[in-house]
Amino acid sequence: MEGAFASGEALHNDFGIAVYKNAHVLWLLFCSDCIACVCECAANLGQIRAMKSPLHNAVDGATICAISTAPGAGGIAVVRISGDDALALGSQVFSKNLSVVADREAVFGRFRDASGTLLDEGLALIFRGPKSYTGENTVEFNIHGSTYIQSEVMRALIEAGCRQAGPGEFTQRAFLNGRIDLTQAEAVADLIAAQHAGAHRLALEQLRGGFAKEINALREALIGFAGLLELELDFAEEDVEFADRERFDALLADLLSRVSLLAESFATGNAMKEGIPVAILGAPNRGKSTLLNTLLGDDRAIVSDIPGTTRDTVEDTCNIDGLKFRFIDTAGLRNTEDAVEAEGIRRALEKAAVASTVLLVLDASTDSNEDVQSKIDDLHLAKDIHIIVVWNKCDLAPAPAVDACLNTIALSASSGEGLDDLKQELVNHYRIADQGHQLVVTNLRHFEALTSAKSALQAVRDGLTKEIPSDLIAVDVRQALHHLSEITGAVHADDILGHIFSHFCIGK
Ligand SMILES: Nc1nc2c(ncn2[C@@H]2O[C@H](COP(=O)(O)OP(=O)(O)OP(=O)(O)O)[C@@H](O)[C@H]2O)c(=O)[nH]1
Ligand SMILES: [Mg+2]
Repeated sequence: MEGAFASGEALHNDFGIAVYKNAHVLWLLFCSDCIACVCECAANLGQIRAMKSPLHNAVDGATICAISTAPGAGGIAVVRISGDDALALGSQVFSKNLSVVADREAVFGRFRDASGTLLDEGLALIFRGPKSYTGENTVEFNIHGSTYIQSEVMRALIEAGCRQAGPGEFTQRAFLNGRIDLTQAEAVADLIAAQHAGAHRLALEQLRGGFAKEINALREALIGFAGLLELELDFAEEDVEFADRERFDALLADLLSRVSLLAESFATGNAMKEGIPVAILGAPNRGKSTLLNTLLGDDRAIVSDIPGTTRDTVEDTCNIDGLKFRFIDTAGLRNTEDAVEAEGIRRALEKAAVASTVLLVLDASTDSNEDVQSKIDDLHLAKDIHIIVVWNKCDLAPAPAVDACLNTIALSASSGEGLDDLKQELVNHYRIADQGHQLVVTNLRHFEALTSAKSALQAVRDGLTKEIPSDLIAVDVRQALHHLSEITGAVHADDILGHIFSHFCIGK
């Protein structure tokens, strides 16, 4: 092995590590062409290896069953069975021996309970593990969708020895059997819950694994780094040193910027999933509540010509062109002695501060175009908030010309004229962000783990700059690795799994 490295120079790898004199270390670095081998070689990396292995041990031996279609009566219902004995137990209620049915084949037959009472007739579809959703033997019965038949078939299966599945237990098994990672399992729940095109697209992308791929790439890079750091620790007594810490710093800077980008995308991702918050602000009587009602197509807020009608915030969501928006009507902004109205104004500004878009509503028939910018400045909004100046009541007077740098729409909230322009402006703004094709984080758990990983990476970087001992840096590296691994479920706590899957429906 030693002969493979004639000189110290030959040992400089991508990470700029230099090694002198020690034959044992030479052997390790021969392996270091491949980061995975470095990890295998480093004695302390058992923990990291554990993070990489899928978990096969947490599924109990039970064969589970559940109605997978929505509760209530329907044309058909699907009863799903999963587990080692799925084919045998399924055969006990079906007129055909499912063990001899070809994989992925549907067969017609009759359903009977243990006493031989005919329950229904329908189809059985077979998926043998590991090529099934759960990774286990699976049977899907298509039965008639009466609630009576559904419960009778379930009763017969439980009498035959199946256990009623808990919420999300099929998907949990898919995860525990290594068929999908945790982000994909969460995407399944998001996909089922998606009620508009934006949420649907984000869930589908996550289900296809793009996000997990990026997290795994980050982990791999960090594992490479950790491996080399562990090597330095293992051979602290010997003549080993990192020749080029700048390379590590560059790697860390890259990891940090990728993790930060993902964490920052949560604001957009969460807004797209839950509804993009759009706050409607302006002085009293400008037509804010009328605009809310017209946007929603619903008489949601009280409208009157008495200034200060709206006190509390009023909000609701609606879909525009496949994007979900949450419009928030607020109290009219003015100086007031009235404590209740003042509280309403405080709430209005609070909503504006966390909104993605603010519509500043002005009255084309009464407001001047001269101090529009100062009205915006008075709101003290964050720089990245998207602001649209809405000149309302254009049925009474044309919108005055304003500074071309401002985003301006002229409309009449009461007649609806010009409303499509406002909708188009909103959709264009978010559609462009939406079509960036970068990865977008939509899940709070992922965001929190990314934020923790970011802090740990920053601590590693600071540690390198301050030249603190490698063993202390290694602690932060492991911490960062732990948080990234939590996202895909490569490491997980049972209570987190319990929390995630308890939000699924039974049968999925
Ligand atoms: N002509 C005309 N009147 C409008 C229009 N929009 C609103 N109004 C009228 O303006 C008055 C005030 O409307 P609101 O929607 O209650 O105004 P607001 O901004 O919510 O007022 P506050 O809740 O008091 O802050 C009502 O009489 C509305 O009918 C519009 O586009 N054209
Ligand atoms: Mg109002």
